[in-house]
Amino acid sequence: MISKQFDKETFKESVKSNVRSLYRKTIDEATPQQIFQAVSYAVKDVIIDNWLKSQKQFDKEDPKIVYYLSMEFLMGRALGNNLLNLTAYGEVKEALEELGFDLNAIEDEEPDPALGNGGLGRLAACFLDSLATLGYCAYGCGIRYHYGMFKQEIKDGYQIEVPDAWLKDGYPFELRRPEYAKEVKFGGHVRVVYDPSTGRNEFVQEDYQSVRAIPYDLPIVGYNNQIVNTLRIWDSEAINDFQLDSFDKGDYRKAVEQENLARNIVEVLYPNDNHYAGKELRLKQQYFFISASIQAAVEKFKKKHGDIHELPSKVTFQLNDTHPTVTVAELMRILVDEEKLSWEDAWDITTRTCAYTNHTIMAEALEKWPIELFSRLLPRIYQIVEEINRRFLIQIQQMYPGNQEKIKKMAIIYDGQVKMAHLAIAGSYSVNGVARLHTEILKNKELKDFYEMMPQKFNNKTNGITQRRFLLHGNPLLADWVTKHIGRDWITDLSQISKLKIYADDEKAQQEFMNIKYQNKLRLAKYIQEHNGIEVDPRSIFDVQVKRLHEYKRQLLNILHVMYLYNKMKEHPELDFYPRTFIFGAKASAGYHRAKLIIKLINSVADVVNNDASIKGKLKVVFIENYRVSNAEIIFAAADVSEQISTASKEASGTGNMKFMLNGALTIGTMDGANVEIVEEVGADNAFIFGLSSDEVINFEQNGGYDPNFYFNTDPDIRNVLMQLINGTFSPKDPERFRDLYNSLLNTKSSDKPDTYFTLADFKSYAKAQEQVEAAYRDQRGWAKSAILNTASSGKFSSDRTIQEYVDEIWHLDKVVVED
Ligand code: 26W
Repeated sequence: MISKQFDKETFKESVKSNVRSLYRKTIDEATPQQIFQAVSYAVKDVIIDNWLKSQKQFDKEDPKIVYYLSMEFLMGRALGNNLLNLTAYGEVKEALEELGFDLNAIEDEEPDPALGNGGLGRLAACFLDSLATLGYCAYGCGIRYHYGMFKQEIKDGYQIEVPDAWLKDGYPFELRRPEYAKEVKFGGHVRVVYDPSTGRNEFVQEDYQSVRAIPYDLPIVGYNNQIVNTLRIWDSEAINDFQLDSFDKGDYRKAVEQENLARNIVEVLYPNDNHYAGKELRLKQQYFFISASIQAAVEKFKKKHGDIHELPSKVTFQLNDTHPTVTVAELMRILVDEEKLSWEDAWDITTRTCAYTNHTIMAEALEKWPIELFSRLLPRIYQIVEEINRRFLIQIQQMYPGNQEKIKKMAIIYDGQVKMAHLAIAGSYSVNGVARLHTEILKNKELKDFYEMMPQKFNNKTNGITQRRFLLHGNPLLADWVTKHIGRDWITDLSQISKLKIYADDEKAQQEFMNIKYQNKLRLAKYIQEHNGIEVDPRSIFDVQVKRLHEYKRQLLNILHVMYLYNKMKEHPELDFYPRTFIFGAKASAGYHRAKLIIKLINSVADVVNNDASIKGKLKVVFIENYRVSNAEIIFAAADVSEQISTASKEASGTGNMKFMLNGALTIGTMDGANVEIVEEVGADNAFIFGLSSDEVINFEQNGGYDPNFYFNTDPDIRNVLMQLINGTFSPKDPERFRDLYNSLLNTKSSDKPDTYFTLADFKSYAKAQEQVEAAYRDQRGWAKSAILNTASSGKFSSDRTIQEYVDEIWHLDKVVVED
């Protein structure tokens, strides 16, 4: 497609001139990083025109705005994606070729902005892409961490965390906006002052420390529609000017403390995924970006509209999990303390403006702040939460007179803790889960009491992913093939992709599809050779599990099965095994020892298996170092088999599962999260389902009865594999190394609960499903058909569909069109 606004010659000049002015060099002297910077600034120039135009149009049409409040945005690289969405990729590629550069190599110079951990952060990034593409006015609001997700290095099979200094060369796509800075206050105490003229109490925070929040804006380019939205990430700076000339004059200690506070707040992303650690600095981060964002949003609203009561008709604050939940209290503070509204009015506005998305039912992920910490750090916010709680308890008592159980289970403040999920639910007009099964579990189990009290708030929004990054950019060969068969409409309307179904039985289409998969496998094999020094057979089945490392995701089940296969091959060399490459990629939280030990186990099994000549290269295990958005694009494109093997009920949705499906991989998985809906779309014949159902898991959890020793004692294959964890087969120098994993599966100490992830219960049915995978792959035509059907059935899983549902059922935004 020819871009409307792109002129090749102008672009080339722009690149040259940027190299000159930024680095005092000519382009043949510039380093690859400098070329990346110069090209990006040239692209940003084009984007800025559209950015200005979009903001003008928003100003004119005054649409309702959604603020997507999230501690994490896992954006991935911007250059290639921006070019695609500007529909200028091809032309820029040519222009750069004429200058002697390869666009792909330049793209590789960009650091991955990794301001997120995993699913939740990447979902936020996909949502921003869809919001801009669909023409909705949306702001992402987050934190400009100086260090994002750590870089993972594997040394001697162990994970090493290396800081990710993504800003060290400067990030060309961001725009610093000091004129929109906001002050954020921490600590001190609240003085209550009665104002006889109004008859109200005023609440004055005193002796506080404060920082200045400085916004940096990143453009979010819509696909081919000239819309550019904004991701606003806040940095913090010390305020040492006005504080010190009042009563604090000369307070050197305080000046230094404030400097430290400012430096610390945005320093680093917490690398915990699904695990609450209760760190004070994290609560500071939360209030920091929320206070700045809500202040800015209210100010913007007031500039345009007279009456603050109209806020809910023009603004929604969407809370991405409980991390931004102080929003509820901060908005109340602004409405009551600054706008002088009555409590009732303020609460009415707040509860029609905030909406909350739940992303996990893992108990250890729930945020519960100790009162002592919360009230010390946020004294005024704590008072407000207390009042919200007091009134909420009255409401509960009115509905359930005398029912102390309900109070105990539902209170916002209880047992010395502030429960953020309860605050989010009380303060929001919408509470949604992220896949059908997940929402049902919320309604019927985790949040049952809340659902019974306010059923109208609860709804489901099944997650989605952007096909523009994960097919158009990540898999150009398949993208072109799809376009050749059904035209370009799928790029903005993925439901169109079902038109491919008629090709599922077509032999030529099958061959082309499998050939593209093969090309992508060659690309990944090359990556693996370069990064791991391991040679893999591109004709083998590429069986892939990439995601954060967590026990509930059961990478351990996968590697135990690899051990089992290896044993079988050794025992029965006469059997005909189809060659398979098991590929893993996963970061473990720095303090999650068992997860790190699982990484070591995977690498130890890899060492043995990959170097055992007797199995003739039929089994390979690869652990891809530093799994992140940029290499994910390459990995999804090359996968034959998608491993989605979480303990049923534990994975809220999953989104990697959708990226694999879009790229034509077949799922082996449990009936968990969005897998349920994937199977519903593609049909059970085109996936491999195994294991306990979520009802069965929940039943075990509630009624007990799971005994891992039963499997250990009755199944020699399982016993054998488990014994290998403690007999040195994969750690000859330290046979005890994997004892903890052995214990975690068997819980031999009677005081422990049996493995809460039911690994052994699912082992045999997993192995059986894997046999079916192998048999299915041997039928190349049958496999090709299933692979095409997976791609063709992935339409539902576009984040465009998800966002349209949020718009229709929660946000009620107005569509905006930017004219030329
Ligand atoms: C407080 C520590 C903490 C940090 C992150 C707790 C919880 C989280 C996230 C909510 C974890 C997360 O990323 N959840 C994932 O969200 C995805 C997007 O909805 C889902 O697809 C995944 O199933 C879910 O695990």
